[in-house]
Amino acid sequence: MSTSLDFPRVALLAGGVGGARLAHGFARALPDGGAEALTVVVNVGDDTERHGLTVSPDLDTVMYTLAEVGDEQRGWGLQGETYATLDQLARLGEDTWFTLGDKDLATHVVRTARLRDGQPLSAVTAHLAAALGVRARLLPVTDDRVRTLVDTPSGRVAFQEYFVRRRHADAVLGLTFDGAASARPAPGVLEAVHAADLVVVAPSNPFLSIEPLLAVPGVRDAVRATPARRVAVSPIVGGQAIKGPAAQVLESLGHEVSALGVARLYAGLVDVMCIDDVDAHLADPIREFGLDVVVTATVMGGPGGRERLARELLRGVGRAGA
Ligand code: FO1
Repeated sequence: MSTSLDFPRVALLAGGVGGARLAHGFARALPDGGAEALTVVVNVGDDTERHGLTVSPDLDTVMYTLAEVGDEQRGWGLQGETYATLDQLARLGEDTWFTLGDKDLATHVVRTARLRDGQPLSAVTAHLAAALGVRARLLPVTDDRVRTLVDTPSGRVAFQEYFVRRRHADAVLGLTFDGAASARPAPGVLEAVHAADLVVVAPSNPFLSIEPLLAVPGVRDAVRATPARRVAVSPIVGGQAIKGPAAQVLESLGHEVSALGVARLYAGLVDVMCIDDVDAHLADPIREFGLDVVVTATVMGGPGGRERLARELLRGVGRAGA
């Protein structure tokens, strides 16, 4: 890695919980919480409107995790939440299947007010993240409206309808990233990918989290063209998803549910595949796709495990091609 700085610049492409945990690892591994070195580019296809408010679940999951105020058990939302507002909304006849805590609601109130005032989502996100003490740069992949729609056997539903209301139980027959084709990357996204020494595809859901991000015109090409080393971390470990419906979605869409299946998806986009120790036997088949392979413990657990994985990627990816 060559850089004018004395530390590598990292651009991390992230969805929700898996992306947030790895972002936290890099923030701990890089100087000053990643203030100069870390840009996290986040999926907005999961964004939704609830009770008149704009909710950006993946941005908030990354933001809360980086600020160390997130609910570690669930992976999303805030620590020490209360639900008085949601209870009252239910009393007033609102549908409350999407759980919004009292403190979390403040984030959505501020976001919605600022968006209505005409600020772009990237500026609102920068404000919220700074207010919570996040040092790394947090960017929505686009300031434009992109919404993931999921085709299920009972029809097309909005993402959170599929994910939360129906508990991601449906087979996923297809995905539409509504608005993506005419969306523009948010300011700084392409620059961060181009200027990075290391581009990392987080262990997020390849179809639900990473595809909608790459579907914004210019982003996939930027990852393809960057001079950076590029690594993807497999969200599938031992044939199972670390969290969420990645295994079912891969299967539904006809892909092999393994780190090899994930590597097949990312071949041509990244140089290196990072897989878990339990999948070490897949390293040689993955190399046949022309990818280098880093084998390590990828299930991050707490902050120490996240930092260890981030350090491993900073060290190991530089070496993998050597
Ligand atoms: N996930 C759930 O499983 N149930 C919820 O009620 C829920 C509410 C919620 C509220 C705010 C927020 O930022 C995230 C929330 N999530 C919830 C998580 C979120 O829907 C998913 O984790 C992501 O969209 C998938 O990456």
